[in-house]
Amino acid sequence: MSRDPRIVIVGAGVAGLTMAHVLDDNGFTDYQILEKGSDVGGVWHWNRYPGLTCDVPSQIYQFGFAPKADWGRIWATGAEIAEYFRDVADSLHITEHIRFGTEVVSAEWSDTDNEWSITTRDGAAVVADIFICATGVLHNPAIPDIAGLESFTGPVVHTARWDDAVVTDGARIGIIGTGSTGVQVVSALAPAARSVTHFVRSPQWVLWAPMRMRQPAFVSSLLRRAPWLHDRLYDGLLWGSGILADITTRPSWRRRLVQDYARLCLRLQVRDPAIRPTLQPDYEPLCKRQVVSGTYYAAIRQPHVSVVTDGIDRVTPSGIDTADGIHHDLDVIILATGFRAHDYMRPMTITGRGGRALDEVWDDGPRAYRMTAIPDMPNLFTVLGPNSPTGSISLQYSAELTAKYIVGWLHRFRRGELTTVEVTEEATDEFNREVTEATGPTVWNTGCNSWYLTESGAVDLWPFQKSTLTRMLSETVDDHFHIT
Ligand code: N01
Repeated sequence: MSRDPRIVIVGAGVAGLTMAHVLDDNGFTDYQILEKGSDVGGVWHWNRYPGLTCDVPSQIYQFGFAPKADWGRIWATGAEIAEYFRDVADSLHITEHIRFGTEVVSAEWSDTDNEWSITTRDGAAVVADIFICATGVLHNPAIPDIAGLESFTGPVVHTARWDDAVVTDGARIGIIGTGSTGVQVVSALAPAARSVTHFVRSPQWVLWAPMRMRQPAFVSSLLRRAPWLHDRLYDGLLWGSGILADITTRPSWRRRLVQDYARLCLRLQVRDPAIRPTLQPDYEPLCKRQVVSGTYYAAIRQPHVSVVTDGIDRVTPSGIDTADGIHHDLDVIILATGFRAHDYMRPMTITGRGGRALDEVWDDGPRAYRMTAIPDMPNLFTVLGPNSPTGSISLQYSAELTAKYIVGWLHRFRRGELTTVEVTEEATDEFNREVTEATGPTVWNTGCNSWYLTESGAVDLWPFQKSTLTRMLSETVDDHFHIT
């Protein structure tokens, strides 16, 4: 019997909006997006910390199906990106499919009815034939387990849950964490702070780039008037993202060139030979998610900004004690300590075929077939799920390819050719074996501790070239699935 599937998408960020657009494009209108936040954007909704800037150029960090000619900056601010997401959702009529403030707490597959029953925080249930988790990677803040943190008498704020009521001007600010976020926050808060103490557990390589550069008005006007040129620019940048994949996935002179540039940035910007060694990472550039900043090294050169590399011993009511016995008096503590990146759709409780829990299926860490299908989870797909190319290829491109791949199955559902589709254990194992083998020569595997690594030390990234991503998501191999 042919009929349109009832579809539920969780999340209205890059992945969710892309999925919705591709559904609309293919005439699948019976879908709703459940979003726990009050707006679209995903990370760009939740992250509102001072200095938030995308370190990927905006002309590539945008949806291929919704090009924006007039970005204010080459590297857009978080606020401009959030507004862009809102405009895209409204203009493509996706917003009317979204239920905001609706957190999914569980989803259960029924073997008898062949459908998902999805329960939200307020106790409501939604039934779906197809359940799509577009929940992102960086959405559960990681709160560090530091002794005494709760005893601090001033505000403690995680960057992904920024509180505008926290006063930072004129304050003695302690910032923990040196990832992309920590570096941006230090640069943004230093000018008005009384002091900034940056607690650096592991120094990062920081690539210099003019992150505050405006996109010239004539470029905006030209791209607006010549959409074909805009398309060519986007294609060119997409091709460039393929080069980045190559740099990270296999050793070459191109990788060495970028790494030499990172070392040069440190040498040229941290002239003081007494300080440079403390900021010199003990691992290869590009091993962690590369930090890019045009302001960080200048910020920490200021007399009221200090970098503390001694370990944090404990937090006290008035500040932070470090292992060298020094007490740092503070008014505010900012946690730029990143995310629990491997949770994916959890803490949702997901129960698949035969009552198998996702936690059980992922006992040894998150795994999916080609980033999108999970054994024992019929009619469930992830967009930007495990092994997504967060460290190399355009996420918008990857999300759109995945969405089109999923829609391929939905067309067959609609035509009555299938009721359920579930990837086999064997195909998933085989894909994951290929992934493990391919991570060997990647730069992410060269001896650093990063959020790319799962608890068992596996690299949770896309270790292949962009062409492999395109191929794998452009074909459906029926032998890899149980289809009823
Ligand atoms: O988080 P991170 P992030 N005591 O995990 C430290 C994206 N992003 O929010 O390295 C002391 O990179 C930890 O130390 P160590 C981007 O993909 C994009 O900065 O584990 N320190 C590390 O320094 C990025 O990679 C943009 O030793 C502790 C830091 O906290 C991703 O988000 C902007 C600690 C965490 O760094 C995450 O970046 C911002 C402890 N107990 C972010 N626990 C764009 O511009 C943790 N740390 C696109």
